[in-house]
Amino acid sequence: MKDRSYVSADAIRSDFSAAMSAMYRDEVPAYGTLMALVARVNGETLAADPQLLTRLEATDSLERISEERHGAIRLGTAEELSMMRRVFSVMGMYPVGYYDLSTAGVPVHSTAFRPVGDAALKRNPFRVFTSLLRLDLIADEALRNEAAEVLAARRIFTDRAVELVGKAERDGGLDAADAKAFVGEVLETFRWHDRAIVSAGMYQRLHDAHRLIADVVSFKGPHINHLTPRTLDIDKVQALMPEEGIAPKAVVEGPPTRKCAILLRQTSFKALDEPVSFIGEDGAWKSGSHTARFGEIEQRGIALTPKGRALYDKLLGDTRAITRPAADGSNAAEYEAALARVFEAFPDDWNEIRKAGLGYFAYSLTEKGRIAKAYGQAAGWDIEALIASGHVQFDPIVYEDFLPVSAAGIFQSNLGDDAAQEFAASPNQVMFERDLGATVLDEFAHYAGIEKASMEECLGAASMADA
Ligand code: OOG
Ligand code: NI
Repeated sequence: MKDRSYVSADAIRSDFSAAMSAMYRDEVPAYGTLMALVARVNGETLAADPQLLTRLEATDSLERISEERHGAIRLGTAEELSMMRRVFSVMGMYPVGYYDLSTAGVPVHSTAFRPVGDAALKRNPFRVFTSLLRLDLIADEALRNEAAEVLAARRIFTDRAVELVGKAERDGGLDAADAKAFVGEVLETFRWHDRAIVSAGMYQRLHDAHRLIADVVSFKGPHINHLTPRTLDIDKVQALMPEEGIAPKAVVEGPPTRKCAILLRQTSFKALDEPVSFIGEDGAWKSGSHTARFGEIEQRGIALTPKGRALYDKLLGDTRAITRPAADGSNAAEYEAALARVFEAFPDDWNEIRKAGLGYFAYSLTEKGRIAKAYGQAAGWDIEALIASGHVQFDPIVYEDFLPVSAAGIFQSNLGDDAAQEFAASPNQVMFERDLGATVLDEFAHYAGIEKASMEECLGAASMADA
């Protein structure tokens, strides 16, 4: 009785991502232009590839193809992070993965809050890449203390949002009216504020320490800094962006174009210079500008095993030892060529990828397998034999997470290309999880679990028929 009146977490997440999309298109018109371009290219890609259309019809909801897959925010304190975890939990989004960005010159560490499980991802896959500023990596102690003081004084959630989170936790859900209020209240946290909470002088000092520190500390809240729809042809959208008057980053991050897509490819348009005002000494506002917000697109492929990931990381490293993509795009073609050449060492055939143990697959019975099951045949075989005999088929499991080197590339191109700095590598997952107030889900264990369950279902079905 009680349960029936609650709105599902999946429905709240869907409403929330739609509200975010509308707000962001309104705040950043270039993002609306990108969305329109993505929808057009997705339409053209589907029209030109009937097979892709059939495949997607079976697994996805076509009218949602061009919708947002993720966004990103940057938080300032442990309290903000742990409260954000509780907010996302109401929407069925849980912390998956730990990303140390310090190695890449960005003083944050991060997780992705995302739906977990097939049904939830299908209903709405919206994720938020969430970073926590690491003031411990800032050398200047006086500035560090000043920044900490500013952050400690701000309140990024409305009272009503906090109240509704408490209510959802106590009651195990929210009814329709509360869910609607929740979405509206939580949206406030992600909104852009063009009035800084610091003076121009302090902004400059923060900015000199690292542009990201200025972005996190200077404002009332963690404005959503980008949203990311899914594209079916990332190379085409990248190439068409300039025609639409938007400037893409120099290169697409991640693996090269391949027949069998692996992991995640992503690119963005460069963050815009936006007018903001700072608190003046005399109480008057002083105008200036800030660069933070951009738009991104993504295309996903198969989730790789630790072995596959190690090979991916090695090949990416090898490529970058040959050419590093320059921020101005001057060697983009050269980088792409090197990337494609080096990645020839990564098998580009699903069965080869599977046999080499490089990727995760979901196994299922074929029509023949289902008939055999009904007649009690094919029992006691192993999975390879069942594949060879055509009883079992396999499909790649899609990678639903992020890549630290790519994320750093996205950060970098949007912070300004002079923002890279040397920090000693200092992953600190223990500190991050303490601040979060929870452990993060290990993404490899998660994909391995999906694969194992699917295999057992096939084998179990086969042996059940034996009994
Ligand atoms: C987040 C960058 C990471 C991605 O897609 O890898 C990210 C940020 O700039 O705050 O969103
Ligand atoms: Ni992103």
